[in-house]
Amino acid sequence: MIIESLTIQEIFDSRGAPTIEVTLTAPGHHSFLARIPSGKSRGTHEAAVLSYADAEKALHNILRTRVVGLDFQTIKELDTFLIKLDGTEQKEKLGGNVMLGISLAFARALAYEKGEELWKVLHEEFFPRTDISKRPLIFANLINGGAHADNNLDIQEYMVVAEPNAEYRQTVQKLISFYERLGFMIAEERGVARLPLGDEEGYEVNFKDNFAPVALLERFIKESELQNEFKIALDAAASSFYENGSYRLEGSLLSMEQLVERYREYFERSKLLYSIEDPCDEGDFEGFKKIMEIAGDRWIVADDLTTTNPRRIDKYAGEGLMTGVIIKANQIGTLTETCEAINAAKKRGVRVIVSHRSGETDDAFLIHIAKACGADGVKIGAPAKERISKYDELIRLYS
Ligand code: 2PG
Ligand code: MG
Repeated sequence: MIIESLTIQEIFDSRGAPTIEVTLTAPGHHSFLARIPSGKSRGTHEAAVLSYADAEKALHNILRTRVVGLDFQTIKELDTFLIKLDGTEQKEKLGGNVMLGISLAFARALAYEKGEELWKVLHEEFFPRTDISKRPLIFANLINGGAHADNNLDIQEYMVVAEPNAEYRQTVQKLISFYERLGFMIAEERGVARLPLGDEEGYEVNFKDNFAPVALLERFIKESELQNEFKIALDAAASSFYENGSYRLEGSLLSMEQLVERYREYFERSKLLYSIEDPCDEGDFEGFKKIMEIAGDRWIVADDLTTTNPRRIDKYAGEGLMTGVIIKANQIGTLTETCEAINAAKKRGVRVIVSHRSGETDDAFLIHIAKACGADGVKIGAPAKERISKYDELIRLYS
C-alpha cells in the first residue's frame, strides 16, 4: 500500500502532557489515525520521544521526502525501512513516538484494505499459529503512589487483578463498582467528600506505610466476596526509589537484601498478592534473581528492566530474572519490534501483559495487540476517563 501523505498533530494526554497524533493517508483518500500515549516513569532504555516541534522537523526534513510515496506490503516491511532510516540505537532521529504513530496508522490502513480488524492483521502477520481464545486478566490500578501521585507511597501502583468470567462486560462492571465503592469507603473513613486522583485515575491519598494499601484492598476484596475473582498486584517501579545502590522506602535506606525481605513479608501478610512488577531497580539484576527465589507462584514482572526490547527480554528471561513481562509499544517504537518482543517472551515461557502508559489517549490499540497475541494480561489503569475506551474495546473484541 502506498503512503500518500503523513501529518502530525500535537494533542494532550490524560495527564495534560503533550503527545502526538499521526495521520496517514492511503490510496482512495482514506485517512488513518494513531494517538500515541506517553510515560512518566520511563526506563532508561526506552525509545526516544520527540517533542511536537522536533517531530514536525523530522516530518518535513526526512519523512515527507523519504517515506511518503513509497509502497509497503506488510507492517514489517515499513518498520524495517523506518528503523534503517532512523539508524540510531534508541530512535533519536525519528523518535519512537513518531515511528510508532506511522507504524500503527499504516497497520490500520492495511486492516481497512483487507476489511479486517486491526488485531486480525497483527495476528496474521506476527502470531499466525497463536491460539487467540485466551482471555487476558485485567490489571487495574486503583491506588496511585510513587511518580504517579502526590502522596507518601513509594510504591507506584496498587492494582486489582480481575479474572474474566464468561462475560467481560460483567467483570468490567464489577471492577467499576469495586473502584467506586472503594473510593466512597476511603473518603468516608477519612471524613472527606472527594478523593484526589493520581495519573492513572487511582486514588491518591496518604497511608501509614507502603503495605497499608495492600491490606486495604485485601480486606475490601474479601468484604465484597470477590476473592475468587480479584487478586492484588503491585508495580513497585523501584528505579524511582533507588539511590546509589540502596532503596529509600518510608524514609529509610534499605539494602537490596532488606528490600527482598520486605517483599517476602508482603507475600506472607497478603495471600491475594499475586504479582510484583519492577520490584528492583532496572540495573539490579541480583535483586531480580533474589526475589525470584522467594516468589513461589507469584509473578515477577519486568518493565523498566526490559523496555519491550526483544533482545533484552530474551537475555533477562534467559537468566531467569522474571516470569512476566510488560509490553508497551511506545517503549520500543514500532509494532514489528513490539510483536517480536512478545514472541521473545513467549519463547522463554514468560507471561505477556500488554500495558497502557500513565499518559493515555483514547486510542485503544493495546487491546488489539493483546488479542492478536493471546496475551495473559492487559494493564489499563482504573476504569475512568481515557481508560474507559480500553475497557470498552476489551468488551467489544472479546464478546
Ligand atoms: C508503568 C507505567 C504504566 P509510565 O510504570 O508501568 O503504569 O507507567 O507510563 O509512567 O511508565
Ligand atoms: Mg511499570
